[in-house]
Amino acid sequence: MHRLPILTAAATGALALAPAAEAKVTPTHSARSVARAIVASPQLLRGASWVEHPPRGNWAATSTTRYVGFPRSGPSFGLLSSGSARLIGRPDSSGSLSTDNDGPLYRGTRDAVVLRIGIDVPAGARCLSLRFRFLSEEYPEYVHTGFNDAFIAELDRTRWTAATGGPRIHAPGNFAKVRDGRLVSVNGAGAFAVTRDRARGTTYDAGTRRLRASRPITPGRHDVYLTIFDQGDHQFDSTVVLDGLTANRRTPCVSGASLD
Ligand SMILES: [Ca+2]
Ligand SMILES: [Ca+2]
Ligand SMILES: [Ca+2]
Repeated sequence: MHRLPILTAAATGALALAPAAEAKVTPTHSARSVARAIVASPQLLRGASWVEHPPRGNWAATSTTRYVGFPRSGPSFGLLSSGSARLIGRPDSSGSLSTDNDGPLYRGTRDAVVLRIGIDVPAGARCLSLRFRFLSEEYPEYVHTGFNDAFIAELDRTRWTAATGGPRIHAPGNFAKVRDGRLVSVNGAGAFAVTRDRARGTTYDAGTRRLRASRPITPGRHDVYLTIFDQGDHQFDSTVVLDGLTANRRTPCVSGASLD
């Protein structure tokens, strides 16, 4: 299926006179700035870098303006997008917001963004967790098609792969997956499905509930990998909002995504 591009990164970059409502979403290409906005405490953060990002566009941002229940901790939260992260607060006047960031084919996907956050887990901590909400423009037209944009969270290794034509995604280390093994994606189901009301106040056509991804962890140095991508083509973008990355003593610490 061929879907025509609606906007290019160059076009969205030209929205310099955006309304004030968008002004507090700050686009950045600094991995450290995004990581700082996501961690619950600065002591946890050891470093950050991009494993992958498209050659152009506003694929990452931080925000001090409240959207969809974020920030969850501190004054700001982070955004990663397969389109333009700065457009989250734009009026939802389009059902097909699409930004081609010219991302090359990467593990079967397009416009992929993979952020590595290096953390130093304190002694006694045994549970890693992260708050997030996945938002997508693919709803409702492209649910249960090959355009299965997704969010993936991994620890210490990133090894997900996806089928170029979709909708298959292989992510064995993903701790943001639902307990039945399904991913948080356009094709998600049940309590983890994207619905229109869960994206209210944003430009996106649907979102998940507010979720928390968790998994057991050991003290010392680790790397958290956070991924978002377009599947099938560059169009109809998806964005994940992220906050509250922490390592604590919470028990039980069950791997996977749960309602936050
Ligand atoms: Ca895109
Ligand atoms: Ca929309
Ligand atoms: Ca897409």
